[in-house]
Amino acid sequence: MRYNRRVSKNSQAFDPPLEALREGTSCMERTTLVQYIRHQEKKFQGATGEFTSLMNEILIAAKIVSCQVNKAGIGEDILGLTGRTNVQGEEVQKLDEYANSTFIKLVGQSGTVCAITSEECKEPLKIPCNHGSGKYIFKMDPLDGSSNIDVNVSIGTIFSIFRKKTQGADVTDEDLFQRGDQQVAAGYAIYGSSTMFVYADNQGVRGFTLDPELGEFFLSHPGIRIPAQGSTYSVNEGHYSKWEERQKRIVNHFKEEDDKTGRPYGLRYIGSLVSDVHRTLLKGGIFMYPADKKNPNGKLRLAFEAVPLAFIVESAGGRASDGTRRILDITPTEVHQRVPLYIGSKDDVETAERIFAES
Ligand code: AHM
Ligand code: MG
Repeated sequence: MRYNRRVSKNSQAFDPPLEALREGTSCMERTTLVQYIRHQEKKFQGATGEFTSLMNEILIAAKIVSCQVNKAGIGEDILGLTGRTNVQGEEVQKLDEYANSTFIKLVGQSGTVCAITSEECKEPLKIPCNHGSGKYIFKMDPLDGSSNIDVNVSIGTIFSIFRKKTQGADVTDEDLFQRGDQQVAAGYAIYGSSTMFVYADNQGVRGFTLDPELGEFFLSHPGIRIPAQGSTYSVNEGHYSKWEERQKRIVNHFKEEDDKTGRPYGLRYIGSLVSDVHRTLLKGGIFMYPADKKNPNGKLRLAFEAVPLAFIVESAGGRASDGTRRILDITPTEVHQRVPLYIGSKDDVETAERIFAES
């Protein structure tokens, strides 16, 4: 398009229209995730900037993975299986491996972490001091829901950050196996119809959406609060025959008619945890992955899935439980420990816990 500008001797004529700058949609008025984190850092006296640097690397890795996920199916041969299985015995997708190595490379070289644990790595990766290790521990599920990649369902990266507890260079079990309530921050990037970054710290939960043209995450969901009660339940009901009686009673409860509590609830189940929890966080309701005959401790991983998502949902006013205990009160004993998960609106999760307790 040709731009028809009249040259004027009056330099004012070339100033950007001030009104346009005041519009809320202008990128100059929107808060980026990096600005938000820097702003938080300034509130802490003596902050070194190490946490901000770590978050910067996480964001860059999320953008790189987002680009690859968006391009999956075209160009490079990135879809499909690697032919390997991970420590859980699950088949590793090429994109799983790509996301895992991207986050490990960027976060591991940032000089801000002393250890990384990942759903895709058997053992914790301890960063040696002479490679510039930092005071944080980074835990991740690099690509949750990856079995859905080939059908274009939203998938995501889930992470949590802890501070090293012990003094000295060695990373000990005390550092690696901290209770979930010791988390400094947690979040997820969801690669969906848009890429979003949901981030929780001691100031609450905020959602940032990636502007693909500017390559920047902008605040789109300030102060996320989960409704106290929802109208949907989310569970893989195909496993019904393998459930204990009390789990069947929980699901039957949400399906019963009751005008007072708005039941029956609708059923929503994507089969990609990050997407199911994202919907639950924004709209309310309950997501469950219970124990069953095949998986006596459930399927989901405590450190890589349950703990970060519990921190996010509870920071937004919700609740997360294994049926009897708050997820954030559990002290882990193994890197790849599994746990049953009930997460979502406070009232709905408490209802599930109440039915669970009535044996
Ligand atoms: P993963 O993709 O990191 O291995 O995670 C496991 C996935 C979750 O995203 C999802 O909630 C669950 O497995 C679905 O399991 P199922 O197919 O049994 O419903
Ligand atoms: Mg997962």
